[in-house]
Amino acid sequence: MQVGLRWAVAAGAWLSCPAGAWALGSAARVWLPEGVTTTSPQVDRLFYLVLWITGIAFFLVQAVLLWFLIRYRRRPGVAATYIHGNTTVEIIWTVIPAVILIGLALTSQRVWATVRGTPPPAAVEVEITAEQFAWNIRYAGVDGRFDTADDIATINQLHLPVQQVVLFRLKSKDVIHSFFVPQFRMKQDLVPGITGRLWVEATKLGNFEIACAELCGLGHYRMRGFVTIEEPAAFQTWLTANAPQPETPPAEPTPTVPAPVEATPEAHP
Ligand SMILES: [Cu+2]
Repeated sequence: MQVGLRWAVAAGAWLSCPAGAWALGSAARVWLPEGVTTTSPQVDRLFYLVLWITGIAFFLVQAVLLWFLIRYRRRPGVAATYIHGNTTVEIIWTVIPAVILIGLALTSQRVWATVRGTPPPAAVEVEITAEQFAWNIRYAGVDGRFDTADDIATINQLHLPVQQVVLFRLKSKDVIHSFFVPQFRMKQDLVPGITGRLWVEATKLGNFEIACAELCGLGHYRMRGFVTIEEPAAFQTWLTANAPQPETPPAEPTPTVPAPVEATPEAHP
């Protein structure tokens, strides 16, 4: 076998195996922005695995198609022959995709169970209520409960502590929106009347954008939010700075002292 052909066969075999596809896919990060959560490597691995398998299948099918076009082109003196299928080939092209599909289903099920299964105990809970065209973000205050006077509310500003599990409660006030932070590798529709749940554990500090990934009205394009991932101490400082100020009781009205009425001498007739 020629050296070039041997290299091509070796490269093909290596790329065809999932481990090779994973290694190359993760090393050469194309299209996807940096992942900043504990689950993003698993999602990326699955994405690149599917990409490599479908990519290789695409090029193989196109190459075979091209070869057939040339090999069986119309030529003078060569009559076309009628072939009614080939059982062996049909079994092969049914079994191989079926095995790949089952393998991918099992692999993705594992990832799905981690990302969307029962969330781990959360250190922080955040309620995110979407409305046309803003993200209302709320943290429970020091009492740890929502819908109380010390809730901390912001608009379009989501701060999260790094390396802590955060649970999002996702709601909508009006229409269907979609919470999407590409670096988190997660996207969740916010449907009026339903509270969606997502958990995330950030692994890197930084500033990212929240996009609404559902066409939700005329102002959809400007429905942007901002995520800041910071050290837990900085996060606590930010929470304290944004906590509602205790209301100062209204000042007691100072009693007005009636001006002394000067006695007017009675007029005597
Ligand atoms: Cu929206």
